[in-house]
Amino acid sequence: MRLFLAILLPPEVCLWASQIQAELRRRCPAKASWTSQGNLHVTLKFLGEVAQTQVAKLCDALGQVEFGQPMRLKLGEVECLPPHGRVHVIALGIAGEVERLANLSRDIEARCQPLGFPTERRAFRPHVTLARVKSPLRAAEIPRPENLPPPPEFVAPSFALMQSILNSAGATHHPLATFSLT
Ligand code: 3AM
Repeated sequence: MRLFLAILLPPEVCLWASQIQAELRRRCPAKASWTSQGNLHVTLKFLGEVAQTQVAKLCDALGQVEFGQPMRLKLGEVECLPPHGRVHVIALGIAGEVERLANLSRDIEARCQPLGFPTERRAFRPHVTLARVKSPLRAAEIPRPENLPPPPEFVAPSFALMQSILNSAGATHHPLATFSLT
């Protein structure tokens, strides 16, 4: 099973993000595959192929993640990844209690590593992927949406273990388990 860990977004936040996405899509000069509204999320860790027999152990470890108060977050600016050179992903950054989000990422890495999931080498850069770009695009060519209402704040009460099933239309995502952050 192809698995990853993510924070799922409340419907009003997905709606706000999809409005920005629609404007970007209208004005973006590159070919891209656009994330469907129901698939918008903040990836915490990509786990890759995991044997069914390992899932219970993984869930036990993730259940040990400690947190305290739920985090207050909001979506931020349009960003591109990687930050320099040819753009591969158009995303929205995350604002709000991002230091606590980074702590959560560190705790998850520490609990997954003993189970054989290598620690991510790249710096944690929380974002919501809006599009995967399929033809050459530079950051300066990405349109900047204007006159937007402020992004809604949201509280992330949990994170989810997600299964990603690849198909000809992209990927469909299914939550397998959720872990409370309170
Ligand atoms: O939500 P984003 O787009 O940041 O890019 C993939 C997506 O993250 C990422 O896992 C999330 C769910 O598919 N992903 C896919 N393959 C990956 C890999 N080999 C990967 N991240 C790291 N390494």
